[in-house]
Amino acid sequence: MSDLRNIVILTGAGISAESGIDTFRADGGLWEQHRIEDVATPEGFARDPDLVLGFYDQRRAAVQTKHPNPAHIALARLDREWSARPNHNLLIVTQNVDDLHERAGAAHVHHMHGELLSALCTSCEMRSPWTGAMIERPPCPMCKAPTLRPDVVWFGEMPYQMDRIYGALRNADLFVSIGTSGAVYPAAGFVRDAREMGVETLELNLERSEGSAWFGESRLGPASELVPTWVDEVLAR
Ligand code: BJW
Repeated sequence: MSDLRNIVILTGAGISAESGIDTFRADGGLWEQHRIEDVATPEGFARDPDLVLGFYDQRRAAVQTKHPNPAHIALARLDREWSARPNHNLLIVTQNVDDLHERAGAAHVHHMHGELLSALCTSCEMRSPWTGAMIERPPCPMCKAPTLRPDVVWFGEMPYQMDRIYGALRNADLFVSIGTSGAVYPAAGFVRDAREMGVETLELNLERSEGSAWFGESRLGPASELVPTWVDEVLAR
């Protein structure tokens, strides 16, 4: 590509796998341990809030013991150095609810499926930073009602700021997908959208994703190896 300026990167659970965070659809992954309908839908939360709050309390506690791996660190370096070039832009759109991109030092991160370290109040709809448990029904820091839920996007709910994502995609020269199975929409459709907009596309994943055929190029392997190599290539331009 001759004139590469604007890059959109989509990340999924695979980028955090080597930090010790379970993916969803692997053998033994989160969706083999729990039924999606029970823990990742508004209906499941209405039916059994203790089960859902406990599931997310456990993951919230676990994520705070994990650390960014070489893939997060390489993307943070790319973000810093690429965004410092005049008229160059980069956006990391992550489906992950962990904070490993931020802890690696990335500044331009959009959490389309929400964040584990955030609480959403179902009374006042405010979002508040949150590191502790929710199972005991603590009060909302804003309105004091005991009506907090995990600030994550469940099936049937609208991912955050789709207009920001599509705005970045429309201006992109390159769309890169890292560590996602391509099983969940609308993120799974970004590669097709990007192709239709004339954007170049690259996949970095352990194995071919469901939408692999749509990518201009696919590189297969662990993110901790593929991502630093690709970042070196981009920064050498
Ligand atoms: C490695 C690796 C290593 C491993 N290195 N790689 C058709 C069209 C549009 C929508 C729908 C549709 N049919 C149904 C829908 C609706 C539904 C949906 O997609 N259902 C599917 C089951 C088909 N989608 C929704 O409901 C979404 N909302 C919505 O559509 O609103 C309407 C709308 C319309 C139009 C525009 C916009 C909106 C909401 C989806 C919410 C998903 N929520 C979850 C839970 C979040 C909170 C939590 O974490 O608990 O998000 S589900 C779960 O899946 C989580 C993830 O972000 C998401 C994606 O998973 P991901 O990241 O891809 O993980 P895995 O495990 O699937 O894959 C890991 C990959 O990494 C694998 O490929 C491995 O090989 C690889 N890997 N180790 C590199 N070391």
